[in-house]
Amino acid sequence: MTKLRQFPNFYSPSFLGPINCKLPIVSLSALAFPLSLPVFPIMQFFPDIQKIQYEGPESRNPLAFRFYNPDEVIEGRTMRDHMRFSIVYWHTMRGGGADPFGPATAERPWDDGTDSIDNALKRVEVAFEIFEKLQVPYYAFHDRDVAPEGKNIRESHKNLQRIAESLKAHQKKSGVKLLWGTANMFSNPRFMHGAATTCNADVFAYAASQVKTAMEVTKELGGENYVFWGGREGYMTQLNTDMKREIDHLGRFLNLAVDYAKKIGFKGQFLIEPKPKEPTKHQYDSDAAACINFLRAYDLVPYFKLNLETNHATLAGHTMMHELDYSGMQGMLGSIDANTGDLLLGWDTDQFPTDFYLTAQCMLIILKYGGFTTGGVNFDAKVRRESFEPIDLFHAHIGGMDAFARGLRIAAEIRKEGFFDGFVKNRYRSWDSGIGKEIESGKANFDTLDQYICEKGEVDKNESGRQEFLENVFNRYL
Ligand code: XUL
Ligand code: CO
Repeated sequence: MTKLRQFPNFYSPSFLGPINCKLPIVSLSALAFPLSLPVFPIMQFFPDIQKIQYEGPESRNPLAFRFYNPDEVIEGRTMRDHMRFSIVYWHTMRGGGADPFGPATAERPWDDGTDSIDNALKRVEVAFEIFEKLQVPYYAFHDRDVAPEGKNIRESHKNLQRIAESLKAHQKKSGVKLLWGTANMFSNPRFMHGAATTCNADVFAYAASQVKTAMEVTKELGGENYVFWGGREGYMTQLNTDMKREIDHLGRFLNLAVDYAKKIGFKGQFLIEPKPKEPTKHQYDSDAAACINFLRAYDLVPYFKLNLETNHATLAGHTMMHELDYSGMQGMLGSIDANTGDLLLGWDTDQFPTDFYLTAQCMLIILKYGGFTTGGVNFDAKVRRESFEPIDLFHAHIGGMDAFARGLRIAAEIRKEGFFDGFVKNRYRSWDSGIGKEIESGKANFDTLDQYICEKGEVDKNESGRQEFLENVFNRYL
């Protein structure tokens, strides 16, 4: 099942009407809008929803933030700058809730369900109203979810450039910025064997052309990053696969992308997004360690960081905190796709994060490495199939933003008190002097170590790791 192209093809006017799904009305601001711009007149698609405001933890208003207070300063930085929240176009604007057992359910009255340019332009209007009303400063897209695929590749490039003009006009007007762009090289059947790792060299060329245009558009829109998620870069059976050749080709592809970025002066950060299995059995970019190993082997480390996604970490058999820390310690923590899986469902459910324990731990590690620079908290998350009304998009994002804002507050409190840092420092104190220091500084060798421990006869007594005690302390902050 693809994430894209799942918009209801059974769209019917009978969806128009229920509360929160009203037909768009023209707002007063339309009068101020120059008629010549290549966008629809300004409409309000959510006339009943005002800009979401911070009302504090006691608020019972479901359309208010209880923890996300954009201008509040924490650890010397506003919450807005810490979080750098971002909405993804593919789920929020294109996800309809289709699953392997049934079609899309989402009611999206503004969308006529076609792949026309006009419909794509209308979605841009709606998207920016959502971004602005949620006070989200960034968004992210795949080429094929903002613009329709054309009859041929040149027409597809043109379609993307055409929609990008409208995106640019809306960015300028709203101040919303592009966190990252990317190319969808996994939905179309031509990518059935992969894109860069395909057995069909023409497909590699097609993918290169697609990334070239997507990167140009990302640059034009001031995108702060460019992401590679290798949707079908992996394999299902070794019986038909030359793994060495495929991984070499992936290395070649990303090096060509780096060359092209240099050529056109694209200064955004390149990010690679680890994910194991789904869709292929063996994804080459399965987790942070595999990605970093790959990047190092193909001389790509200086140009790439990682975009880590919670549900992908879970599928890889890791916690998100592990993936963040592993990348951070190598200077490769770039950005996050914020979502969560479901303990009882073993696939990429892409749910909105609501668990403070999880968000607090994520923020603790993000702050440990100095916070985001070009990255941000990107909600690669979708509403449930049963949450089919447009207003559910607001509840979902408000919940995710508040969960991360609360996580930031908890993490800052933990850091202020410094208890865990102190505990960990003390736990490793044997490395700060004596034999530990000699090992770390490179003075010790097997002869000196042998002499040291033989003279001593036995190791110093081990101390408890105190896991349960530490977990209790952590819970005090929640
Ligand atoms: C797939 C996924 C992608 C990437 C961008 O699971 O997370 O949407 O974030 O291609
Ligand atoms: Co993602």
